[in-house]
Amino acid sequence: MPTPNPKTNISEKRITFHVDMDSFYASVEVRERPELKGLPVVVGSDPKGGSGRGVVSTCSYEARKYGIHSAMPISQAYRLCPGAVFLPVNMKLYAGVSAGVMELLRGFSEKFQQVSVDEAYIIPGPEVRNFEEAALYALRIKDEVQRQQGITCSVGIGPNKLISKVASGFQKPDGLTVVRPEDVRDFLFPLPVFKIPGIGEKTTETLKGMGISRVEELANCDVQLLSEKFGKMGLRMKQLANGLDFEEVIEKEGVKSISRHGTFAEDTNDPVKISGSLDILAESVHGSLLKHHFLFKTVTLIVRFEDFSTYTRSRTLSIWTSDIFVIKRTAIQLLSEFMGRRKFRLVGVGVTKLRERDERQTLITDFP
Ligand code: TTP
Ligand code: MG
Repeated sequence: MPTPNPKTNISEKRITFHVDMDSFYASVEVRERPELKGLPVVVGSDPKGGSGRGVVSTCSYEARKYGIHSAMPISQAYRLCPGAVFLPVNMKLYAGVSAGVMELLRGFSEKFQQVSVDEAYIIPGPEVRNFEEAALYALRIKDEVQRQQGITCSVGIGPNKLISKVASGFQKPDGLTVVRPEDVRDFLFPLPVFKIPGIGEKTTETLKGMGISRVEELANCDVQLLSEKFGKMGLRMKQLANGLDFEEVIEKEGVKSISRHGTFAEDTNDPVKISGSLDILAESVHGSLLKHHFLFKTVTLIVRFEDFSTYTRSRTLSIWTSDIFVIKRTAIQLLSEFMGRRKFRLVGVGVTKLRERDERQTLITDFP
């Protein structure tokens, strides 16, 4: 059972993580060319010696010290720091790293929502019971992203999506910010209003004209006044300023995968226990597949060892199926490379590449 928080009565069940890669495109470039580490690196269109007409996609934190930022004209960035390393956008490279990061983050999630190329919300499983455990969990996520993908990220933890998102940006780069329910107001109120997601330049200007520049002022503003100025958004803005956000973490593009994972009561390397757990998880995945009328083509295995190192392995089949034995057999095959002396903390199994089944195919695959 989630622990109710006595001060606010907000259940800790909705402990929400927001994970955002630091200077994403630039970090990937530095990872590929370690000699660039510590240098101002600007990713964007060609500066053409200062006459380029494009914009900055992003830049390393070293380049930010010169005042360079995303969406700035590349010519201006060049003027601010002509000695910076200017690199073109290599979207294919970043997309590959993004897919790897997202797969890794998904392995840490019970509920998962990717929101852009480099950020996602995570609701962890029941093993994270309170905010102290959440902070440790976040450190493990950060370590894994660094170890497997070679880049840093910042994590925000809060009682809802809004707070976690603001928190992840609070101590960038390589940051971890935990905001407990009882600290939400102290955290939000001193911030400038544009820190609230959705409040852009135009709204910030309008609010300024109303004498509102800090979140606290927005939180206390008369809702009638806000509604007159901003319509329906007025109430939403006031709620957000008060730290209230009821949006759920959900996969936006429909069901893309079905997975289940479980943590062992005690770390184990007993093959009977491990394969037995996989069997149970596979049955649960299968039940969900049938419920949603899906066929799958890819089976994924997730393993986490006692030191929290986490691995995923996938195998794609040549046919669409919903066969439980295919899930079990493939998961066990994928498991074999990990069996040995190291003890498992968690295993998971999932299916991806889903499509709705049509009834003829069901007859062929389910009742051979
Ligand atoms: P962000 O997460 O907004 O920025 P970032 O990861 O570069 O830096 P931060 O440490 O502040 O999170 O965006 C992710 C990527 O999206 C970014 O690396 C490049 C791309 N992007 C653009 O191409 N143009 C833009 O205007 C922005 C904001 C981002
Ligand atoms: Mg980022």
